[in-house]
Amino acid sequence: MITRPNHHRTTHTHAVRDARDTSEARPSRLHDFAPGRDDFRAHVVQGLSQKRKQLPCKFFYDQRGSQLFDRICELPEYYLTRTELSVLHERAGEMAEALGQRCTVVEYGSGSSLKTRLLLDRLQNPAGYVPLDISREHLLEAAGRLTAAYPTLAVHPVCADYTRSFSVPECEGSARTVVYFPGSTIGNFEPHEARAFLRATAQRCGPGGGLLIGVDLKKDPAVLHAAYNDAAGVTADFNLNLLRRINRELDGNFAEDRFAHYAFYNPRLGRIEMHLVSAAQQTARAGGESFHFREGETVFTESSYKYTTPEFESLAAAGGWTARRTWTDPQRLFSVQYLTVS
Ligand code: AVI
Repeated sequence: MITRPNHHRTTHTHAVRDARDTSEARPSRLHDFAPGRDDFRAHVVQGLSQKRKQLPCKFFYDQRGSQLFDRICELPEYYLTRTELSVLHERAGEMAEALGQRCTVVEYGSGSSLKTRLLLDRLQNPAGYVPLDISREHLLEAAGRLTAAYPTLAVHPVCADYTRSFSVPECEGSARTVVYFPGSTIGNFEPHEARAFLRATAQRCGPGGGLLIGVDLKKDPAVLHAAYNDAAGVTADFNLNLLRRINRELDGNFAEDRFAHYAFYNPRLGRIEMHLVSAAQQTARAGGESFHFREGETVFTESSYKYTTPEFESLAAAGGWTARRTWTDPQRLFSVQYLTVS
């Protein structure tokens, strides 16, 4: 899963400077490891050529997909975001204490960095904040806003896919590196990928390093089912947007109305599965290739694993981490866990 680095570009970012033009904040530099369009084509062609068709969920997040995901986070059925936020509101002080003085916080998939502010407000004398995201525009805007809001904080944005190889810029006077990985995105990894990812993260943080991670918990399957089958159909739109992206970026001709969103909880595997089901026998083109679909055949687009706290602790142990603290909401829907490198 961890591959060779892409060409590393370091640029002074006008977007960052423009976004803070009324502030005294220091210039930020973008560390750019973003993958190119060929990567998308290769994954689509490979994924749709398999017997069990699948597409990696990381490709949901083009501009439209990111907007749809922001809407998902506001849905009444999607308890994850607001519950994690409530845990942060209540416990950010304790989390900051666990992370300790002079830490460098590296946030994977930082997006708009909204949750981070709750943490940054409480951190004791942080050495730096490294937001890391695959969407360059989102990243630069957020870094600009943070630099303006926290003028004394060293903010070093990194544009990268965190499942690949990249390097983290050094922050002066840093006592330890702590990766912040909220949102239960770890649930979107297959367990073997999660172990490899945790191992690579432990290596990147080094001895003394920490991981503050949001993990969605196992619960009533009806609650889980509703979260991925919202009444307003936003999750369906989010899933189908992958076909729109393929059409736009890979000169595809998928008929969106001939595929349906299908999501269900698989209790044996402890995961939500999201699929796109072909409503008819059909052939579609993308990236210069043709793909045949039987009626009822599915494209597996996402797994979202749910864990009990002990299950996650043993997964983390296999990835080189020791569980230190767990914070949850009163209904035990969602957890934020702090782990240190074993
Ligand atoms: C980003 N990730 C944690 C979301 C999840 O719940 O697995 C993605 C998502 N898929 C459908 N709704 C939200």
